[in-house]
Amino acid sequence: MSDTAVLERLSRLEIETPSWGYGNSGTRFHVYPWPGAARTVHERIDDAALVHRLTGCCPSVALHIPWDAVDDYRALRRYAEEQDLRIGAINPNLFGDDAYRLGSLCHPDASVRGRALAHCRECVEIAVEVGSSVISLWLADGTNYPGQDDLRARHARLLDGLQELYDSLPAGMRLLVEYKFFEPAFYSTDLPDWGTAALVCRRLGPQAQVLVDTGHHPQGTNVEQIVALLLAEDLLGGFHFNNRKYADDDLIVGSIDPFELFRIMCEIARIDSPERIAFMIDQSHNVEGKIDAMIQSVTNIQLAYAKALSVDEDALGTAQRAGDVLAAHRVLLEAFETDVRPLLARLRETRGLPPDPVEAFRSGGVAERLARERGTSTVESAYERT
Ligand code: RM4
Ligand code: MN
Ligand code: MN
Repeated sequence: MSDTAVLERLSRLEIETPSWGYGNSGTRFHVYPWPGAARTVHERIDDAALVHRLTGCCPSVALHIPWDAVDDYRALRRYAEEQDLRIGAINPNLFGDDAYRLGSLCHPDASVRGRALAHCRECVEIAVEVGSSVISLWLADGTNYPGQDDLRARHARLLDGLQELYDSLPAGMRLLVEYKFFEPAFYSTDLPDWGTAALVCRRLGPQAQVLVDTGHHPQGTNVEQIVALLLAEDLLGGFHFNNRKYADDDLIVGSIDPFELFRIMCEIARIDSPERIAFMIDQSHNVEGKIDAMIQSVTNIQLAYAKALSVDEDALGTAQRAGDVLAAHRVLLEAFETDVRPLLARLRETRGLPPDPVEAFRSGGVAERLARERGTSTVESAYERT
């Protein structure tokens, strides 16, 4: 692909940042408050808008309900729009309530399942009010001990609940079904892998698609192959980008394994209309500043995408057809090792953006101003994620 074509494709890449990535967060051991971290949904929107101003490619912010619940969602939408930001995916929260000890949509008790479903329906209404077309659903449902519950009965309840939710979706709204292999449940998880999520989405219909959170697989999983297969089956709805070393670590995208990120973006580079995929970040910044970590993640995705777009597809195809294993592999490496930073700087320059948005944030005095204005807040329990 020529530089101009790469720049054109890059300029179309939009990345959604998560409101919850701007607040204080931590582990079950401790939450360290960060000076100036966002304390309210309005401040989280302000920070997402700032990230968009500095990067030019993050025009929407995902919300988590009830963490971001307000009385007037139309007013919240206006608040975001005044800062050139859209409200993106609405994430129902089916784990932060005492009632969900044994699950939500898969809970053995019908009244708890009803409560979970009612919350999902409320999220559909919120999505309509804020002008969003995506419900992004992750269930913490599962069991901790063999024998605790009937695995097939749980699966049946899952299908029933999701069907009811699916039936309540207005036309044009998508349900993205996210899987994760374990945690908080340690023995069985009701939506543990992409295959289960894909089966469920197939049953539901075309408005349901799989969401791949890059941190939600066991060690060694070939994530790019999952992406390739879901793309082939038209079942890839979106991503939650982050990086991991051991479990669901929610680290800065591309910080541990930039080559894996590149390989994933290679699959994306090969499709004609990536716009139909929701590129979202799902991170939690426990020991670092929130805003610069988010920008670093955004620029790492751009970097990996630029490299992926630079792959010499003709040379790759020729080597693959000739069965020249090493030549094919070297074509990919060549692109991965290309320094695309000047290209990205050019892209930003033409759009009036800082060449290095992380540096612009860190030297711009905004972090210091936010720390002065917001102070070091006591930590909100909603962000004490495990
Ligand atoms: C989960 C999952 C969800 C996220 C929650 C907070 O592990 O990644 O997407 O919303 O964490
Ligand atoms: Mn996620
Ligand atoms: Mn996660």
